[in-house]
Amino acid sequence: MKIEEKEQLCQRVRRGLSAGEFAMAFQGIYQMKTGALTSAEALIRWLHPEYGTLLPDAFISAIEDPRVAADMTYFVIKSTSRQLGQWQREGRPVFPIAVNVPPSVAMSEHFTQHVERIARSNGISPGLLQLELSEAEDATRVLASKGLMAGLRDIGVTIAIDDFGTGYSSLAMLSAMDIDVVKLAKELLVEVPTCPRACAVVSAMLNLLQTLRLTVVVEGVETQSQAKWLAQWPHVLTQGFYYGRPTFGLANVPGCKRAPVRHLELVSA
Ligand code: G
Ligand code: MN
Repeated sequence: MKIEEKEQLCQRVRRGLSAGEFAMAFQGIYQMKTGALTSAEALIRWLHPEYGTLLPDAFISAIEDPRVAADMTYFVIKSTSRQLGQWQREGRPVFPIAVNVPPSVAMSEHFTQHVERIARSNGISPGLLQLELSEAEDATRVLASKGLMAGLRDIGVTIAIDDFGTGYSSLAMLSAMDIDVVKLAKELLVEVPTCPRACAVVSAMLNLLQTLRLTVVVEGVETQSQAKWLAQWPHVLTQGFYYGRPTFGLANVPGCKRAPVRHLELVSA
């Protein structure tokens, strides 16, 4: 993309964010063993007036611009907190929701205070928010290993590493990381369970993560045969089209009406 085109996209995205053209979809995350909902991931969509609903692939390149990254991240945190707050006021069972945050924004000044203020002003505990940092970004490594998230964790926010296995995947980093959740990249699951080599990779990773007592979310579960194969690891959490597609409105997330299971306690359960 040419520089002028990129600049135009950035401006258009920022205009769209303030004009209410963006909205959050939610995808459930489920306990393997029982199928109960534990949490969800918030996923941004652009309800474009000309092109219809756009997935992040269509506009994510704009996030390299620090102003777009900040505007979009705060939109996501505000919109998710608002919907959780409303859900809670309606007396429904609340569950934590993960939001995708670029490491550059998570590292920025006053980020922790902003997150806390947004959560509290919507009447929710910051502990209902989980930050997903992409492993595909170099800065995540610094962020997760150097205690830079301590302030966030002090207010109860949990930290997940997203897309694990496709980015820098430093196994040495895993032992040093100060995080709560590892989300296995959906690419790892594509050929499971038909390809023995793909199964060997995923098995080894799940066994390792289980030994480290990290909560694991397996992403991209699309078929019943994948779900059956994964049942060998009853403590994992699962996310994917097989369990539910991203959907607008918390009420449309499958399983949201029953009492959710507290996911961070599963490993030691
Ligand atoms: O990188 P991250 O894990 O945040 O990506 C989430 C994206 O994956 C969302 O855009 C979501 O729509 C998509 N997604 C969710 N479940 C599945 C699935 O089962 N298969 C595939 N191919 N994509 C999925
Ligand atoms: Mn994610």
